[in-house]
Amino acid sequence: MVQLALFLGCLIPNRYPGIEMATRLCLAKLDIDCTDLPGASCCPAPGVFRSFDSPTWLAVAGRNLTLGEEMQRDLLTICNGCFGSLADANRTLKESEELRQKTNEYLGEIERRFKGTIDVRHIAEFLYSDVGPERIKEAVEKPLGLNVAVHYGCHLIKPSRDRGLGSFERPRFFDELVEATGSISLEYSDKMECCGAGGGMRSGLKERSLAMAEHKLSRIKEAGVDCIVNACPFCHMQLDTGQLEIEKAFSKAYDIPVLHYTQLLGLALGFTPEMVGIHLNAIQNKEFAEKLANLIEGN
Ligand code: 9S8
Ligand code: 9S8
Ligand code: COM
Repeated sequence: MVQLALFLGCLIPNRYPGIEMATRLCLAKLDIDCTDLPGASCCPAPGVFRSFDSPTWLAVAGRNLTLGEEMQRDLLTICNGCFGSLADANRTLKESEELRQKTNEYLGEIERRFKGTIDVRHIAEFLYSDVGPERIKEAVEKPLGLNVAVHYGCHLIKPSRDRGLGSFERPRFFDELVEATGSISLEYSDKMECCGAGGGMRSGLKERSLAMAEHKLSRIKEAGVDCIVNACPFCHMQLDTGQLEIEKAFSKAYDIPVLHYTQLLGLALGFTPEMVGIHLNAIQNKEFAEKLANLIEGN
């Protein structure tokens, strides 16, 4: 089994520490060899840095990659943005001698050098390809039986020719991971649509960004799910905290619980809602909390 170092990114430690708790519990329970990554910085966020200044993006991402290289461990990301940024920078620096040289000039100033010896993984594709839905099913202690709206988000699967994760219009691997927890992934309209947060939208064009999230939530509501499951803390924040903002801006209340996949998996592996940080999410839906409580009591 590959050796990994956990790349936390900015949002999870600062805004959703519950996702970090859930991730650590799941990795330990599944016996995955994953250490911390001391010294890591922002990946940096692809929609922001790469769009504005590519050399800076490559230098900062390159530095993070060298931390993994020193430890001889692949980086494990739990955020689509971190995955997109670091995987794309890693590939670019491996492929282009010119960009590698230029980036290594910058990195030389802090006595670092990109070598191109590691890979970057996202927890969803890692769990799917290296652990596999079957082994996850075997590890499940509490089959959840939840009706779930799966939200892939953009950077996990696009650009599809580089990701190599199959169809970007009708992908299945994330749905299969959700189903491995004993839940049901319900289809809904516009499933592959962006949550509206990425690419600086949430910071720069808040109202339009929320309108996109609202559209997505309205489609999810139609499907009648228990919760939304995502693989990205930025999508998580947009769909969770965003519901409170949407209520203020458009007077529409959704009250749909939002879970990162590691929180869903953590519940299925037998951890309590509190241990996986469900209580740290913005949306606290009573009915859902009761459902989870019943599940734990084994009903
Ligand atoms: S780091 Fe800084 S802003 Fe963030 S969470 Fe995910 S993308 Fe990478
Ligand atoms: S979707 Fe479109 S750009 Fe992104 S991955 Fe996470 S945030 Fe939500
Ligand atoms: C989205 C990251 S996950 S970014 O805003 O596009 O950089």
